[in-house]
Amino acid sequence: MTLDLAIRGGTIVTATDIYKADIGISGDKIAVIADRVGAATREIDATGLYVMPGGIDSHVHVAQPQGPGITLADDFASATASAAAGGNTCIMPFALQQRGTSLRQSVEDYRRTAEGECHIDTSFHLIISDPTSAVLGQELPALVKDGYTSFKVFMTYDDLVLNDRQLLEVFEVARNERALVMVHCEGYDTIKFMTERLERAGKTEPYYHAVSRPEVIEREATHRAISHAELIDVPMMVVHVSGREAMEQIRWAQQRGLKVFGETCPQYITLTAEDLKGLNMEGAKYVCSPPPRDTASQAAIWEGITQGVFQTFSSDHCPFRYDATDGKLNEKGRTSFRWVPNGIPGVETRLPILFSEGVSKGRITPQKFVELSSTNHAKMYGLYPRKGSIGIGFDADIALWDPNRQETIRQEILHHGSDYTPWEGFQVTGWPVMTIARGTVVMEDGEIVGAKGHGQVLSRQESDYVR
Ligand code: DUC
Ligand code: ZN
Ligand code: ZN
Ligand code: ZN
Repeated sequence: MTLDLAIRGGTIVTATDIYKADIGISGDKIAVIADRVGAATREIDATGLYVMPGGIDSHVHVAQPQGPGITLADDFASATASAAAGGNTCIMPFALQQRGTSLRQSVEDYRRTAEGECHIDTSFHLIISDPTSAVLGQELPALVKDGYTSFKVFMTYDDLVLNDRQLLEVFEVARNERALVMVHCEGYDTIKFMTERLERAGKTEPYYHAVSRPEVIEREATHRAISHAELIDVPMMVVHVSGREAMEQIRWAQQRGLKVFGETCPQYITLTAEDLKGLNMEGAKYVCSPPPRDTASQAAIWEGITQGVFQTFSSDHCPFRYDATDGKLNEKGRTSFRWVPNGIPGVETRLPILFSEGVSKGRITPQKFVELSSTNHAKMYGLYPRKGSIGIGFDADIALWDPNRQETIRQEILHHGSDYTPWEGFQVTGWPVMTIARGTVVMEDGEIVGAKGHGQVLSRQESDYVR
């Protein structure tokens, strides 16, 4: 039998192993791994390259409504092209339930919007903003059974915040249905108080976004969510952890034997609140929540990564255009940080930043990189052992990395819908040179190849971490 694709001479990296071998692909699966595999229709020479599981980015926002007059800069075609260019083979965006609407209807709408548009596979988490008795009693349990096995809740934002009782009710459904609940841990009232106090003092520039939501607010909410999870006895993922305070709460919970997991992101190892101080409105380019902190926080995040407090490293890609009236520089946004949309683009730069800052600088091994960027995402969100590793029978989701290639991150080489990158001029060592998604080459040398529509919208199993 002739293979469809052979990848020869590379160094295969998984979360546990690193070794030289060839890979043979038949259709969309890895068929054989051996010193030398047979003839293939297409031969790829991977000499000198790492052959890694494609990145899985379990935290991205695509085509999600952002409130009046504000638009997210990526649709499914551009977000998945950008992800593929950055060495990813799967993304997990959110299907947002807007208040007053049915959760089922919201999910179906997202699914229809994504279908036929994706370059790589996509699978939705839910966002629960309106936990009515119908949502809690019928819609959510049915959706979990249909493969939407994770959902996010917010402790802040006018349109999204759940109070403590609502959080407990959602946690209880997660426990009963064996779903994984993701929590945005920042306190609503404390942020509101700080925001109004800053505005009264005329402190309205983008930098004050960071001042309005300091680490203590994130820490308090993280502790509160952990306490709720302990009370209900449900596993929980704390997303986008920004620094020492929240990290230490998660570590404390883990040391008590609680199933509390952590996610962190590139912004928290590379940016600081000082970046929000740009001239004029330039700081708006870095406004995200939680905000980036300081260099001591970056060191604390590395501590959490190397100690295993964090299971996943995601982008929290939430792209807006900067120079646009429906983006960062919307009319109200110029008057106060309160109206600058929260989020930064990063699905394409996540992996080069982690590889360079982590592997190339000697902080983590290539195996740990694979664990943080792919394997644990698959295990956490119920895609393992279909995705997340290189082994016989796995989806042929593979990224070839040149570990020595030096690049300067620049807007002009990226594929996202934003008009800027927060990492303009950032130097990295290590770069993805080819992405293969279910056996099809979708990115080669920075170019997206092939038509959109190859990516499928996937259902998922129960998380390995709720067992
Ligand atoms: N939380 C996210 O997860 N993404 C963007 C903004 C936010 O608050
Ligand atoms: Zn494509
Ligand atoms: Zn969030
Ligand atoms: Zn997010």
